[in-house]
Amino acid sequence: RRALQALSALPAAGLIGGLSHPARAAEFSLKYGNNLPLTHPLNIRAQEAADRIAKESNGRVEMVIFPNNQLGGDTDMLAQVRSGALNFFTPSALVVATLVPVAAINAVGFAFADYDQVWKAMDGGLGAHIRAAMAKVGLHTFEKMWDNGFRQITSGAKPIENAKDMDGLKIRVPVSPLSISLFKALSSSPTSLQFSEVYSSLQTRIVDAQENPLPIIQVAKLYEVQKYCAISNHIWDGFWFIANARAFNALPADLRAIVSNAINDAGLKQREDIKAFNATVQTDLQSKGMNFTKPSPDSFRAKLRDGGFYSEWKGRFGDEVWALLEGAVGKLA
Ligand code: X2X
Repeated sequence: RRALQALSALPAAGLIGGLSHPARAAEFSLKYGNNLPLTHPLNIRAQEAADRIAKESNGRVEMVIFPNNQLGGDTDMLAQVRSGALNFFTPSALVVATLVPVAAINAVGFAFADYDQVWKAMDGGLGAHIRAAMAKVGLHTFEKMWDNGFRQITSGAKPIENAKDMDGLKIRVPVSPLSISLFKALSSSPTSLQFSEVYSSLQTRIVDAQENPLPIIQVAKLYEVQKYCAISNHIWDGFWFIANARAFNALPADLRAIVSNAINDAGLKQREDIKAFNATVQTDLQSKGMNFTKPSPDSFRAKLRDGGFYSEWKGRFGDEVWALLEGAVGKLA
């Protein structure tokens, strides 16, 4: 049984246990880690992909899923997939940007108006540019990005009605320079924490607020520790399905094709799941006691523009990729 690793040692963490244990040992056992609860559509569709891979490869390949930060937090899993200890990981674009800065380009504040713009860009030139940058650091990135969603702001003490309410807000953000920069530009007080620490940091009031798409607020039960939710749509965020390139390319070509097709198809279905989820999730969260506001984006955008957020990040990303983004969404600021 070959554990497809770029480096030799199988880490003990891998033995914690995954979702599927086929009776017969597979020839290639591939480990996939992620940061989300089992009930999130990402895990449901990933398990479908795993089942399809096992079936189409006649049991030669198994993909074993380690959900919910079982293998550590986001930055730990990113290190593991780079070393080869982990075969697959689905980092948010925000998080993978700690390694490949251009990957955060989709998360520029208030860039995307809707999903038509999102998928046109991420399935088109912008996504291809990002995947090429990931390849340079040894990461193979599957073509179809998975959806996280438009990020919304939850808070415990007071509702957010406009940009002024962001003043001094102690808000958790993912481990990502762009998130820190965005919330500093809004005069908030952001702290980077891995997702594994979000619930407890809200519960113990280390932070007062966080921001995530509604499906995550639901499946991670953040409504238990937050009262208010502002539909801010401030960032669109997705998950790249990445692989350690050396290990992936060591698979025979026919098996690589089976894995790629299963993962890309599952990603497309996962996008539809999030779309359906979005149709009902606000009502569900309301019934659990969350109070919603819908601040106009204008005061937020103006504050970002006046504080130089867009010009700073245009400089940091560079003209070429900024033009790709503006090609998809129109002129920014
Ligand atoms: O950590 C988060 O907030 C999450 C789950 O959205 C990401 O993976 C960026």
